[in-house]
Amino acid sequence: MRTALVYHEEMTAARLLWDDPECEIERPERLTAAVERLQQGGLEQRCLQLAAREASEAELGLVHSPEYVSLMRGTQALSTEELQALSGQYDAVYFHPSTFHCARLAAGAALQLVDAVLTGTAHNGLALVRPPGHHSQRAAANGFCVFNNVAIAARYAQKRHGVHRILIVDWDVHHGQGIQYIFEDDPSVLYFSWHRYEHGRFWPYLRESDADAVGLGPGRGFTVNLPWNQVGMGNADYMAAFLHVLLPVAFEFDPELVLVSAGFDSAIGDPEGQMQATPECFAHLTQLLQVLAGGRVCAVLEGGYHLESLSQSVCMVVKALLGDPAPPLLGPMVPQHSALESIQSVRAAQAPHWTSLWQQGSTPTLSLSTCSPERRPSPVSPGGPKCKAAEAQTSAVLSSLLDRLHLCATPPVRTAIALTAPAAAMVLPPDILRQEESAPREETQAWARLHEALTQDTAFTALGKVLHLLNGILDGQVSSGIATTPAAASTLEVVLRQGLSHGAQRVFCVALGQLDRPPDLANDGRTLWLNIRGKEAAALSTLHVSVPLSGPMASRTPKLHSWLPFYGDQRGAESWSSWSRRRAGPGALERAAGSTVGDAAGGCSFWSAVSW
Ligand code: Q9C
Ligand code: ZN
Repeated sequence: MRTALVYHEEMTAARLLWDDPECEIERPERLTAAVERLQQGGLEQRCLQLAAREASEAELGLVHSPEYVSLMRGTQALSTEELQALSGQYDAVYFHPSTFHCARLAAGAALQLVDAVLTGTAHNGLALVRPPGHHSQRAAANGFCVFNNVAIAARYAQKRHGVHRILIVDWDVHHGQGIQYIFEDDPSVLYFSWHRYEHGRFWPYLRESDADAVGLGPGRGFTVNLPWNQVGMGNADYMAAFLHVLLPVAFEFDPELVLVSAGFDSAIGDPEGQMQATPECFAHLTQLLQVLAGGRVCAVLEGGYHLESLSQSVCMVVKALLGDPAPPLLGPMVPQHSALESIQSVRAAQAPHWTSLWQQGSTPTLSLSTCSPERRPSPVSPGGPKCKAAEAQTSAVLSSLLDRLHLCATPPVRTAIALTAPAAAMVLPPDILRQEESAPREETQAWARLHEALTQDTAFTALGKVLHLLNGILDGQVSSGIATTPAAASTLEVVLRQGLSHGAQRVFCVALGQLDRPPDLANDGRTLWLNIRGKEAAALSTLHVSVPLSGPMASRTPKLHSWLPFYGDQRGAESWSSWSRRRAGPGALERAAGSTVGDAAGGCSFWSAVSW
């Protein structure tokens, strides 16, 4: 199984022949820079290299009208003046005599990649193409895009390979409205896009790019739009978007193939996106997608106009596709307020369509992204006292709503707590489920007999509550829980045994501090033990990863953000990666959590992944 890299040098032929500041960023060097960087990094050599073929006109017809295809065919024979005149018929498009050939190669490259992955020639892959595709529509070029490469590939995978459900992840910084229009009423293709939106003030200025556009008719819920209302979104925002929006929905959709509209204008340095995510982030995004569809991930280049940022990001994606561990993400892994607003509004809009987003105590129903700053009440305003009173009232409602959003720093997780000391509950957020019930006394006693420590009073009470909590989790009544006990090691061992004998296929155990793997726990590969502890920790086997803490942090209770450097521990990361590669197949949840931990994402992401 390999990673396919589909490319053809002839796709560098098309270029802008006249002055147009809007279009000049889409230039041939985008491809040459990316390919050169792949060669320098020794990555091209590690891939199965495929020369792109042209898509046939019948294949283009899977998405585009025959008239539009003919019109595009005709551009090959036009003069520069005629090309410029035709370009003017569309929004942000230029044509060159070689455009038709390049655009057919771009679509053909996507088809070849799909063929390679769906026939098993390759495990996953990347097509490096131009012109890009995701803005292109049935009968219109748009935003540098001529044919909709990814949309054609999706239809082709369905027709040619009998694939039923396809997920399209569009991480380009622009809204791929072309893909949205093509599949908006089709429940067999789930389209996810995040995009710079700024309350509708960023190109392509469409109302239907907002979070409340969820699809039409039978396709309702199969369009997922995450509008960014501020520039400067970074690694934490992108990871939060994947963990709190895309992945819950995608797991539930259970795609057979993942296509990525892989634009890198969403990366730091890009003049169009003005975002802050670093190239490493794209390795993590790629890795997270590999838990879906048995790892059948086909990425196809869209935008990306900062040559250095583009090339580095492309390398990160290829490395992740090849299975290399992802480098650590730097910076505090805390999403911005505006990002959380966007995430909340898309979760609210999609909640009716996806059970994984239902969760009680959930999101406010008002979509904030459609509420432009001007329409929010301003402190100084014209108008009489009546108007002022109404405004004050609106302001109060809005600010209480915003307060709620603020309190709820991450989207809610249905969590239960089992505490023996009531005072401890005081420090917890108010919307957590307090669990007072215990498992039946006989059941608790049976387990307590295994350990001296568990017969002690408080430990026994805690064990009863923990067993009840665990039953709730295994039945799916709650998604996560917190318990306190004076006998952590013994309780943990009981929980592990109970979990393994009642419903869990595999258990991922993260132990903080001096907790040893229970000696007589069966070493049958069903338990993965991650121990984060003092610097003496060293023991490392495939199913036991120890992460030593070093420096001043070793003596303190680690805070989530301080863990970041330790996730980068190469031995742990590599051990995990090889483990998760060998264990491909079902167990996507464990792998989602694991790939994030083992491969260096932020603490908050890690916890979110684990708590699903
Ligand atoms: N300053 C792709 O990334 N110009 N197309 C927007 C806003 C058009 C982008 C102007 C951008 C098209 C594939
Ligand atoms: Zn773009």
